[in-house]
Amino acid sequence: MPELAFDCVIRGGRVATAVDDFVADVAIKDGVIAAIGRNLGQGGVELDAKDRLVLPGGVDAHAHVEQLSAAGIVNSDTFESATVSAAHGGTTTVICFAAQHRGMNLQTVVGDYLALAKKGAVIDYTFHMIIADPTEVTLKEHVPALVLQGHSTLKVFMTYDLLNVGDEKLLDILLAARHTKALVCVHAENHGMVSWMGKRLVEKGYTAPKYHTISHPRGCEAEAFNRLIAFAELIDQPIMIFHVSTAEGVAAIRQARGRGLKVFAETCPQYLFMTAKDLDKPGVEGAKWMCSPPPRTEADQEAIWQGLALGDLQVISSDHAPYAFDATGKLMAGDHPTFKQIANGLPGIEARLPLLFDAMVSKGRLGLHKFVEVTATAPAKIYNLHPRKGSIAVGADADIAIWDAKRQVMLADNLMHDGARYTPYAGRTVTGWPSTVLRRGEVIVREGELTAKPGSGTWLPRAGGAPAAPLGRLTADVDPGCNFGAKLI
Ligand code: DUC
Ligand code: ZN
Ligand code: ZN
Repeated sequence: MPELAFDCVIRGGRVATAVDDFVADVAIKDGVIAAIGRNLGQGGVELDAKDRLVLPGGVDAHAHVEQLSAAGIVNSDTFESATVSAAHGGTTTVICFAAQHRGMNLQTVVGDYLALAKKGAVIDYTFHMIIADPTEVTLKEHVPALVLQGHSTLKVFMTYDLLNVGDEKLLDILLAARHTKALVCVHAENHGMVSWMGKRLVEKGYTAPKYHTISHPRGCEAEAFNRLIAFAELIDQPIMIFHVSTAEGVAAIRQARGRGLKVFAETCPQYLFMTAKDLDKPGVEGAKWMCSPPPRTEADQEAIWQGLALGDLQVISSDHAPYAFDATGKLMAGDHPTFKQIANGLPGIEARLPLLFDAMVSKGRLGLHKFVEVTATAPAKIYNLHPRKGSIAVGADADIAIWDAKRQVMLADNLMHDGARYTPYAGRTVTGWPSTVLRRGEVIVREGELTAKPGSGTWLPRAGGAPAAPLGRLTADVDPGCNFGAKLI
């Protein structure tokens, strides 16, 4: 038998990236794309992609997996269930969290999450390190050592009682990141406003899930964004602002970027496809739609779409944070909790790409290239996984989703594979579905059937790269040339 030219060939599909769109075969050898062309040689596995779209596997840059959360409980997923769910939705790389809580040793935390992921993940993964206890040893010893090992993003909370670090420590974290060339991702909401509103609402008896939306008043987002941007400018440290939900938030980011600051920004499907009204359900049913920041209004959705179109926002992640609708999750405080006792977060790692494909490709909003860009290429670039991840190119990992662009699917609770066992999008029909998915050349989902083994995903070490590099533009207050010679940064 003559040796086959390739391990696998995806034949005759319409290949699309963030910039290109052409019909070709894609040939894979040793997990990597070896050739793209016409009439390529035989593969050990032959996949017919005629009349199908061949797209890069999705990169979901924000998902809470098997993680101890702000509510003090673990999400209702394992690395296996979350990544199986991701794979069914066309996602082949996930960035999740190694979550330090107060009193925890960051190095131990990272080791523990790596071990969990290694056991269960079916797609490739890497971590943002949540810093909730920024002690001297954490910032001066553990962060530099871990960044060198390949954990090059830090995540910080400006709200949540258990996690928020306060202004001064936030400045310390930004400086530690600058010294180690790490990117800092931030959950930015004004803690005082959220806390004060929550207390007043509950005291006055407004306890249903729908009041969660106004307990995060819309102004708490832009206020925190502007404060964070001022801090990042003082330290000259690049930042990523997570889950933008308001028009004012988009405007704050646009203004900062207009001044040349290195501010990246993300939104999520819940801020494009849901509004606060989705939480207005009988009893505590609305808990299923409760996330922070909350979904807002249709006008905010429009502003966010515009922010994506103009490039002010670059990434759409899921912020997957599933809690089952029972005593292990949303109802941990009983069957009649106040909204303050309900864990914040929605499942979404599987529905992210189908919802966005439907809106952007099938219905035409911003189009196919922008879909690939915001769901795969841009997150891969910003988190320094590109060119290995995020596109279809010779030499890149063969992470590929073959889409049936015509297939109509009604989203339903029992269709999803994550641990929440419900989807907030149940009843919506989407057009377009990823039928077959490959991770490093191995078919992990074939026509909707899982074929991957738990633990077959791999950890992706990352340096900070160009996105995490400071501008080298010091504000006068910290520039020794202008501040009477004080060396502060
Ligand atoms: N809010 C967060 O900050 N994280 C997880 C999910 C959520 O709703
Ligand atoms: Zn958050
Ligand atoms: Zn989150």
